Amino acid sequence: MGALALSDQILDFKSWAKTNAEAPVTRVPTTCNGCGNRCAIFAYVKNGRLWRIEGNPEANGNQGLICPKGHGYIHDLYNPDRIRSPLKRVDGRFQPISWEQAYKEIAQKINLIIMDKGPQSIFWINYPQPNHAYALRLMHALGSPHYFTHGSTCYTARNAGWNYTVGKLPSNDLANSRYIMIIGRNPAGGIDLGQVADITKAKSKGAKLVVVDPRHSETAILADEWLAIKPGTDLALLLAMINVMVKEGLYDRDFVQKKTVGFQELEEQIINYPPEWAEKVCEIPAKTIMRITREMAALKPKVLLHRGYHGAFGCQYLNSFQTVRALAIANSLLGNINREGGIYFAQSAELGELQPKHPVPEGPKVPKADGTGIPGRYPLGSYGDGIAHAIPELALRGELKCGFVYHHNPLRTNPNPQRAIAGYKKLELLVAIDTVLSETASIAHYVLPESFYLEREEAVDTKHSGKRGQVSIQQKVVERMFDTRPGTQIIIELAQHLGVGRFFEFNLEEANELRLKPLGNSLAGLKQKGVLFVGKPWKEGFDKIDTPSGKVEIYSSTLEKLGFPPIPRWEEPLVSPDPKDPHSFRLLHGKQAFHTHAMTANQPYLMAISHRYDLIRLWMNRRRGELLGLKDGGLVQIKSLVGEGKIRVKLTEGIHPSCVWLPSGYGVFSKHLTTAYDLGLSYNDFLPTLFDPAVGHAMSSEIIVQVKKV
Ligand SMILES: Nc1nc2c(c(=O)[nH]1)N[C@H]1C(S)=C(S)[C@@H](COP(=O)(O)OP(=O)(O)OC[C@H]3O[C@@H](n4cnc5c(=O)[nH]c(N)nc54)[C@H](O)[C@@H]3O)O[C@H]1N2
Ligand SMILES: Nc1nc2c(c(=O)[nH]1)N[C@H]1C(S)=C(S)[C@@H](COP(=O)(O)OP(=O)(O)OC[C@H]3O[C@@H](n4cnc5c(=O)[nH]c(N)nc54)[C@H](O)[C@@H]3O)O[C@H]1N2
Ligand code: SF4
Ligand SMILES: [Mo]
Repeated sequence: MGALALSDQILDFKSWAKTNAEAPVTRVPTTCNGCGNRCAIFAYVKNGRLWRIEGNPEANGNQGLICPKGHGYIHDLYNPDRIRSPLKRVDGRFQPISWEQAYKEIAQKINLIIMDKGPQSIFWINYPQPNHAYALRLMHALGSPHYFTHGSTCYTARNAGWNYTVGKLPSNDLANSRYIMIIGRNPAGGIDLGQVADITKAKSKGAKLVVVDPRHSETAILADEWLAIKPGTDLALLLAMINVMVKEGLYDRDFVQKKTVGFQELEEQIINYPPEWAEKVCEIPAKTIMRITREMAALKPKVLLHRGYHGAFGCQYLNSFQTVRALAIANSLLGNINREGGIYFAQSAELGELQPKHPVPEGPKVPKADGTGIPGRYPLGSYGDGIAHAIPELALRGELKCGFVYHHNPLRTNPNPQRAIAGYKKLELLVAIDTVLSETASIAHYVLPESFYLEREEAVDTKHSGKRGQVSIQQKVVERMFDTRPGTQIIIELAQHLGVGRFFEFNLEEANELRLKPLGNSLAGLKQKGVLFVGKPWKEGFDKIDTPSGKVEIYSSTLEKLGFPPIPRWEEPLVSPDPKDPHSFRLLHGKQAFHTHAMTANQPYLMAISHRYDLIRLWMNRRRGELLGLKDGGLVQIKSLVGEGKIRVKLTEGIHPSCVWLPSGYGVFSKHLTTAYDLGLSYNDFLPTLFDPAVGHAMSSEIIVQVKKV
């Protein structure tokens, strides 16, 4: 009987499988939301369900490729942990409510807060994304300067260093470079697919790749040479490279003379930093520093030192800003600024504005409470990003009373979670806009569920810059499954309920049309292709750049006026491990290729990779581990000033002995995230709340931990 029933079932399945296999497949061009790269993809739908995705070959950013996170994250569309309707927290438990009720109650609360403390007590923070202009518009319409991004925990030191040297953040022309040096950036792990493709192209044409990283990273696997630098000392390496270029006359004289200011002052100061000095600080042999500098200089200008991102100096150290200044200057001496095969100013699509048809609100009349934009507190800080990790402090001081947290999870991705929790809990109103109950959403008063990225259309995007500018669009691929709404619609509806609807008399479709208009492209055309090239192609060279002098500022008078060294000079990291203490290490962190921040740990397929290859472990130098009596896989306790936790170790020769390295995708403590909950640790658990005195960044690698065998 059983066998018969089974064979019936198999027959049924077969016929089902046949119809299913023959069902038509539709293809929708859109962008991936698995991380901030927003790669352009084609999504395929069959029988109303997402079938698969593939890369859009025309995209500047990903060149037809997609990564494991992108493949894995699509399945979160069907993840049972998703939020299905707006939620209100009553007596510590979430109750489903209607959108109308949520908006009304949020608006009433905000009206009271504005009456009591003024509109500047409201803030909005989000992952930088295409619809951020509407969130900023909402804050300005209400009269608040408090729009933030996560920049202070990611990239603000890097951006500031480049801004003060060449006027903006440039790109790397990796594909055409003959010698690539990458310091503390790991595009094969902290994924940038286009960069990996370009490195491969350059290598196949004979280019050399040098990777400087305390850890043998995924990118180091591709390298001709890996230099295991002592963390926090990249500035010493760069100063010594500049020293060699100047002393040996290896720099591009013509470029330096015509396109830079301050070379003479540099020449006078750089004598303090010979390679023999740097060797003692950064532990890279003087003769290696000399050889590499000479090798690069011989091939200039088609050579580059990668512009960097998060890893070595995005927001990591007290000396990060100076490190980026030195990096930019070293590139300039090689004459490679805006050159083929060097550092170049990518072409980016310039979207149109909504005004005059839809008037912009006046800018806020009060300064930002985090001290960005006011010379004197964080004079090199980014006003546009704000200082994200200052929010809990401002909430504890009562300066911020109400916050919207959109596509961002500060309780897990900010330093010092105990302090972040205390700050965010102090708010009279916290509204989280997420797809799941993240740590932050879990303590919110209201949770507004955004539709999954494959269920919604979004604002046109200019993320894909390159040798030609590009616009891209995220569009709806499948029908919405639950009572969720797209982010831009939520912003517009909030504005209408908050009494500032007059600044939002448009919908997303109209806004997208208006913004595309000056580019001469139609929304229909963009939707069909997913990405469109716009604007003029890139041209080599420059007459003037966006600095006060119009030239590369080796010497910056602006910095001098603000009381900072106008020429980069050596600066120690804030803290250093005790070389005499066998338990003392610097705690580093970084991305794994198959996880995004703490966001994909709840994705079962991606988490299966972590388990299958035993990757939720702390990297430790084998020799130092053995001194602590440890075996590979053994359990340790890590302790810092602010936190402690237990984790298993991976003993390896592939890491500098002075540090340990924690993969940064774990440590989820929201009980609502069932796959990820309580696996691994996060570096933020150990990181005190720190503010770099110039930029205000989080100084995320200024942590000394004690590591002991359990
Ligand atoms: N898989 C994956 N890819 C991502 C992301 C993700 O979450 N997951 N996020 C995206 C985002 S937002 C970002 S900011 C980028 C980040 O991209 P990256 O900046 O490349 O990423 P990280 O892993 O933070 O750091 C890169 C390397 O810096 C090394 N490092 C740490 N400290 C030092 C130091 O003092 N000196 C030197 N020389 N090296 C050091 C680490 O060992 C690591 O290998 O990745 C993007 N891509
Ligand atoms: N623990 C840890 N902390 C970190 C890092 C890390 O790797 N690990 N990296 C640092 C860096 S480089 C960066 S850039 C920041 C990033 O930190 P965050 O800006 O906090 O970004 P994520 O952690 O990627 O995601 C934040 C939230 O977005 C939600 N989300 C995902 N998709 C959607 C969507 O479509 N709509 C909405 N509304 N929400 C969505 C996720 O569920 C998650 O709760 O963190 C920094 N801090
Ligand atoms: S790098 Fe991967 S996860 Fe990020 S947008 Fe591209 S495909 Fe998606
Ligand atoms: Mo980042």
